[in-house]
Amino acid sequence: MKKKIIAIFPVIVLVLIFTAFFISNENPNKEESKSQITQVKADVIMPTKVSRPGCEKTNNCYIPSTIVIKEGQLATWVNEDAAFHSVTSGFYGTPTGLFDSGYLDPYQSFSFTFDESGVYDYYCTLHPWMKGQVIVE
Ligand SMILES: [Cu+2]
Repeated sequence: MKKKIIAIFPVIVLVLIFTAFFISNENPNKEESKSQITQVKADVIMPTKVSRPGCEKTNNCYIPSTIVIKEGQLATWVNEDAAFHSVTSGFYGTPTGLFDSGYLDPYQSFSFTFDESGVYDYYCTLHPWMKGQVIVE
């Protein structure tokens, strides 16, 4: 009987150590990803599943697809999709060169300050159906 208890004891200790290790490892990761999500205040988001055509039918590839801001104001986009996207000034095939985020990773953001009033069209270089507009007053 004593031998059995001695044999089981190290197993129980090992299980406890592993459990404590996984619990302590999990929590900081969760907090980190949470803070990444809430860190940036987005004016426009790229929602999930817009890497497939269809969002253009309801004008929801960028949400909202049109924003109105004041001269000198900063606009911030956040990619909330699991796929890469870009925020590129102009139209697909004819970029204006004013701004280009490059490929944005999931939850990466891009900001641009609009110094002059006007209507600025933009699109995603990877998904031609994704279009948006910034109106600067
Ligand atoms: Cu895209």
